[in-house]
Amino acid sequence: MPYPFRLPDLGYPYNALEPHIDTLTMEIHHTRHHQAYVNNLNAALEKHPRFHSLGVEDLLRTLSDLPAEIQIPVRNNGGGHLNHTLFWQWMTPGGRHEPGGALRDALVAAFGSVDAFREQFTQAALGRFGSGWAWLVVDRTGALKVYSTANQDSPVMDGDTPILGVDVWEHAYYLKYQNRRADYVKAWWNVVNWDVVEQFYSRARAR
Ligand code: MN3
Repeated sequence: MPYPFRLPDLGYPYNALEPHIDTLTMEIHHTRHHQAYVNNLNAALEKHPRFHSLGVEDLLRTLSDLPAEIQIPVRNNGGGHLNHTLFWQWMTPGGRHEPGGALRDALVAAFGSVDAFREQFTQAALGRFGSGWAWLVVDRTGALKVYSTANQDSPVMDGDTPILGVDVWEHAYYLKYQNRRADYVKAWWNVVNWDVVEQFYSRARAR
């Protein structure tokens, strides 16, 4: 969806992910943090109609083609908009606790086991100093990789396709978990929407 960008619906109520992710955090995260990225992205592009037909992924893939003065605002706020739009979809109340299908096989092939994948992803989330994200991506060759990015940088900036990510900015957990990022990430695994992650994996492989 191109300019003007809009805040997407979550697809579930703010209290749906309790007790793992609390209601107030979800509401503030969606209506204030994500809305601010949307507003700031639209403001950055307002005077640049040449780029109004581009979706947010295309903007991020071709950042260096943008006018110099909007590259950083689009990187931060476009990244914020895309990352959060995906993040809401990757969570669900009462999700399955294990991936299945082709994704499960690919995780075992790439990491040795689903538990080993989960451990590596968790370490990426906990090892990110300051604000950022941990990711499971499909790279250009179709391989699965785990890494983290700083701030709102998106894997699409490097040509990778994110299929699962966790927000480790303090705003994602501070109200309930304060400084205990490890407790937040451990709880977050309970709400991962593996059905959707499997769909993202199939789509990424079909490219
Ligand atoms: Mn966030």
